[in-house]
Amino acid sequence: MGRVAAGKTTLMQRLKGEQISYCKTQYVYYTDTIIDTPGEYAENGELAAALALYTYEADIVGLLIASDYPYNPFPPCCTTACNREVIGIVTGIDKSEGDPDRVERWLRLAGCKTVFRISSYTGEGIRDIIAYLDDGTDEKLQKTKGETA
Ligand SMILES: Nc1nc2c(ncn2[C@@H]2O[C@H](COP(=O)(O)OP(=O)(O)OP(=O)(O)O)[C@@H](O)[C@H]2O)c(=O)[nH]1
Ligand SMILES: [Mg+2]
Repeated sequence: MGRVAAGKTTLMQRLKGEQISYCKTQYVYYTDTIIDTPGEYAENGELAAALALYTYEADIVGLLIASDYPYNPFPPCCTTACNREVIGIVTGIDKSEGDPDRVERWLRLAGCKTVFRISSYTGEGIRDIIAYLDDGTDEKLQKTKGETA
């Protein structure tokens, strides 16, 4: 989960080995192993309450912020609203104008003890996050891991 254009869908495409193509998420989208949510759910107070409920459908929750995002979108310690493991993901680290250190600090402030830095474009960091998520049940993830340096 994360705000509009945080890079959620693009990361899912990368993890699944799909072609990267912009596709605005219109509704909560379930695949076999990943749930993708529209950024509006994290931006609108009423819908944000629904996000808390969707976390119960997951084993691990990912909070995403793009490396060039201008301010912290998540309140301090907001991960306590969720009784699942919550990891942070700094996306778009290929962007020259980004500040991944600052975004990582925001994610840690939100309560994420584990933070990954990734680029869905270059593939940097993708192998690490798959190694963390992979429980052997998603063949697409394992295939991507094998192909990613
Ligand atoms: N440079 C760069 N751009 C990225 C990366 N990941 C995503 N983007 C771009 O960021 C924009 C938004 O990406 P999405 O994956 O659609 O973002 P989202 O979080 O799913 O957004 P919503 O569906 O609106 O909530 C697109 O134009 C992507 O191409 C990345 O790793 N690097
Ligand atoms: Mg999306």
